[in-house]
Amino acid sequence: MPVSEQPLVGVIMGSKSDWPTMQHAVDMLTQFNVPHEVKVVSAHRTPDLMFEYAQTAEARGLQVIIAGAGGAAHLPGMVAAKTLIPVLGVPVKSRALNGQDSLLSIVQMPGGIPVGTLAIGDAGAKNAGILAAQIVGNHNPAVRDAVRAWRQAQTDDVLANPDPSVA
Ligand code: RP5
Repeated sequence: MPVSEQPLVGVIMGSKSDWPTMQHAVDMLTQFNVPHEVKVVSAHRTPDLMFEYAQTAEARGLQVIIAGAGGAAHLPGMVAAKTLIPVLGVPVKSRALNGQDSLLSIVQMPGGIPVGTLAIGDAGAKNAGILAAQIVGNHNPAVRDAVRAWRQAQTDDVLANPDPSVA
């Protein structure tokens, strides 16, 4: 992403240890040329920063926030509670419970404060990046076209390689 561009998507995560998962979201945003920012923001270790991030997101021009966390994964829900920007939650695979804890604590929001919850782990992060690009693409034809082209290439690749025994 050109650093001078105003970020449209914020990618936040509870810990540096979430990065190997969350980089898949960032890879997709980069693929689609969506201006974005990346930051560690912890619901438990930096609660004041979390509220500040959520409360300033709209004024700073963000259109989507992707929030990844593991274990007692309160970050996506708490951020969603403090902003009207759509929040996509990525349950990071935890060491103790393989991400089941992360998934349930992100997906089971009370009615009234939605978080769009993705799958556990790498696939969820990847899909969060794609979904964020699709949302941005509603009002950004270049991003919409980039997603369209990528999807077509994905389809073409499957159709061109139907025999799984051939490397
Ligand atoms: C959560 O605790 C983070 O999102 C991370 O997935 C988990 C463990 O964090 P570390 O102890 O590895 O920093 O807040």
